[in-house]
Amino acid sequence: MALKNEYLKGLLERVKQRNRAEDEFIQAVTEVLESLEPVAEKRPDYIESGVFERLVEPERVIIFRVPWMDDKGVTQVNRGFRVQYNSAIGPYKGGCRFHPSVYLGIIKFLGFEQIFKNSLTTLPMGGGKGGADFDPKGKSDAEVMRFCQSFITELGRHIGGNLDVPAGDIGVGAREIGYMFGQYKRIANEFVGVLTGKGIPYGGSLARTEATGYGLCYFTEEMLKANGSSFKGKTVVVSGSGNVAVYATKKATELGAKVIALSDSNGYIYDPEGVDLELVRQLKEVERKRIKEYVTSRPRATYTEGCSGIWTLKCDIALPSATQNEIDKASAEALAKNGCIAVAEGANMPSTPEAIEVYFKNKILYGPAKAANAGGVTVSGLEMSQNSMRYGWSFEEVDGKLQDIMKQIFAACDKAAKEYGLEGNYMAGANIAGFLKVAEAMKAQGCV
Ligand code: NDP
Ligand code: 2IT
Repeated sequence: MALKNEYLKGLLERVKQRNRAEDEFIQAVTEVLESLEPVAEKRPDYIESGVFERLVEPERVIIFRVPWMDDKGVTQVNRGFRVQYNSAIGPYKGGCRFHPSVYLGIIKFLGFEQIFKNSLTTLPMGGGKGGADFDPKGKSDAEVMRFCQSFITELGRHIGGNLDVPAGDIGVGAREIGYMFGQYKRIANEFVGVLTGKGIPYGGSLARTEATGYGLCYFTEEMLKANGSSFKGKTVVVSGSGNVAVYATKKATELGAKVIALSDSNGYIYDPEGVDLELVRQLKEVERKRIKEYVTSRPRATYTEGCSGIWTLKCDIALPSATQNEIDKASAEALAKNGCIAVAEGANMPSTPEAIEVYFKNKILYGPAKAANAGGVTVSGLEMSQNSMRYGWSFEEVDGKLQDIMKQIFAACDKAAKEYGLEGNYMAGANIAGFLKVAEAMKAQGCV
């Protein structure tokens, strides 16, 4: 869908010129501007007040050296990033990703998406994202600790409980957050909720670990319900086997579905009778092993090298929960051919634009990442609230609030889509609903 609005066309051109070779970032901006075209037509005041022009440019980008010493005493150097994208509706908020593929274009796309996602949560959080091209795989705990300490020693001067609150993402879980929190506290000399995803004994929120995967299923259940269906009795494929994938598998199973496949960056397992989640958790969360090891304990399951084959498995619902652009046109066509009725995104931007076209063409229900995976940052927001109150809610209280918010997010996407004559297009609905709140805040605050 090419842009027709002259102003937005020109703006996208300027974004491409200014951010050359940042493919993922340009992909994310293109999708959002295309969705916002009807809003720009209806609300010329947003163009006149420079809302779009300002929205695509991060408020601040920080790039820094992260030197650390490995176990052999050799100095290693990585590159760290924090993109403080938009603070119109609250302090910058978003995770940090440690993965060798990280470069500025990835962090910018994630930070840009986070603006709309955080707006959809109904909580007061602006958009940001960070990370480093560090690969935690194969590193000892001591190496990961030294890396995290070095990373936060520099990043620490740019964040704060009312300024910018990082959290986890790929390669950053409870262990890394713990090391970063400890070092931050030591340097800042104060105990504040400067990071979320903290351990329960030191200010973490119950249900944060589960939040993204659970939230994904709550959103998906709402989307299915609105279209006369549910998880009950459905066959589900989940990609990845990290934090999001594991808890999406757990909740989908609780809601009556059977999850038959999981993956990592090397390959996927297929277990026709339904994956044994406790085994997966033992392998991935405790032993930090590859998903391939699953078949050693479960001979009924098979392992296949390579990631994309997972989308050729016959399923009713696909929950991509690994990484960006993991479903391309061919994979989307394979899902459609096998009768898949819904794709909901646990990962950020896992579907290419061509894959999304295939979903729409085949009337596959499509739950876009910024709505479907907003449960993680939602509970991060609730962790911030609990830290501010110096109080902690029970698991059931947090989970209840998460369910309510995921329902509200679906309702907001559905309503915005209908208002703009795009019923059933939850991608447009999410972009429009997420945008409107931020746009109003930006306009009200003047040219800043
Ligand atoms: P984890 O690090 O816990 O797990 C990531 C999983 O995805 C692993 O199984 C990993 O395999 C796989 N993966 C990572 N990169 C690739 C790749 N390039 N190709 C194939 N597989 C890959 O991360 P999370 O579960 O936290 O994050 C997964 C996705 O969910 C990401 O897109 C993230 O941005 C998104 N997300 C996460 C949230 C959170 O709260 N954690 C919130 C919202 C979205 P391997 O072990 O081989 O690397
Ligand atoms: O992409 C995401 O929303 C996250 N990685 C979670 C961000 C957060 O601040 O909890």
